[in-house]
Amino acid sequence: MKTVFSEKHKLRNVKTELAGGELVAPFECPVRAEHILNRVKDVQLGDIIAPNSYGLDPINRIHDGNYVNFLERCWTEWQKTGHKGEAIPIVFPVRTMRQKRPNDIEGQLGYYALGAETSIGDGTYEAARSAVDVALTAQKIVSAGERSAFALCRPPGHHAAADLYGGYCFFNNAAIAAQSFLDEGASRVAILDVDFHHGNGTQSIFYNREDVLFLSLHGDPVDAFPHYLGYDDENGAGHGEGFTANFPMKPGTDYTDWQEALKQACARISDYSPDALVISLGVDTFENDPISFFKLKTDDFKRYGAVLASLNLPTLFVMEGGYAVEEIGINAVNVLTGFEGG
Ligand code: OKP
Ligand code: ZN
Repeated sequence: MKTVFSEKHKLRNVKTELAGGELVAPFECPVRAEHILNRVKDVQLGDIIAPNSYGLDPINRIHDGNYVNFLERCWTEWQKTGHKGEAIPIVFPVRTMRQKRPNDIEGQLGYYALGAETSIGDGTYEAARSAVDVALTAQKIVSAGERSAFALCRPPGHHAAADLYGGYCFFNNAAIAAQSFLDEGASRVAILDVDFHHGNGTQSIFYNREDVLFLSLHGDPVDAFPHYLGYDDENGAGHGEGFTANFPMKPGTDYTDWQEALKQACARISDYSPDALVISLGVDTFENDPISFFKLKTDDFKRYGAVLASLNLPTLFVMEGGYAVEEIGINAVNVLTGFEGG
């Protein structure tokens, strides 16, 4: 399996994450991608290639133009205010407030953010753009006929909605890639999100559509981030009714229970008979992940890689989360080698 990787991920290197009432070193950090890349090399997964540039058109198929523009100029505008720290939203258009975008950059941050944990700094936009190119380059490898490809994206994307960033995500790499399959002629695409966190952005983007089946296995929102989406009664709406499926699971869930949900999700995918499968690959389901509460073990990642292969579909893996940095490479690549039967 080929891996697509960009050195530009390093440009996303903020110093702060608001967590537990403190500014801490971000969980979503550059060394994550380096460990995954090193493991890809160690197991000789396949060629490692740099992305092509696809510009803004495929991004604009998924994201709001004003939102893209906001991300591009956010850091510059923030610096103009004279603030010393990185750009962090602190006020949001919550219940009782108007959903109108203000001019002030502090107001715009809250308008476009789903939370306050994801600081924006120098290079954030460029790194997020490169992650999209990584996803699209890998998508084109699969649409050209290879069985699978690995988009080693960083920053991740599945929390980003059409006009929302947060949960360490800016552009929805998996959604943009799925849309590209469709734009190149696919009739149906399935997105299976196995990251510990619910893929709220991807779900919302395709919620009313029948040409993308979205399924997510995740920590129950009553207990876990992103807290306000991902319940099992969210099944899609309008033309999309029945084309979203959620499998929220409780704290302490181990592979025995997790793979039951995976089996159900796989049955739904087979019934849908998609032309391509996109896996939002987060390995924060790992037992030692510092911010999650599932109990998957290193070998379990290999096991479920084999289950995904049994779907027998052209498959694009898009990297999402995973914060047990020492083990992230072995866990992520175990899914890929498991998929390849190794
Ligand atoms: C991004 B991805 C934990 C707070 C965690 C942000 C989590 C973002 C996860 N106490 N807040 O889905 O891996
Ligand atoms: Zn996650």
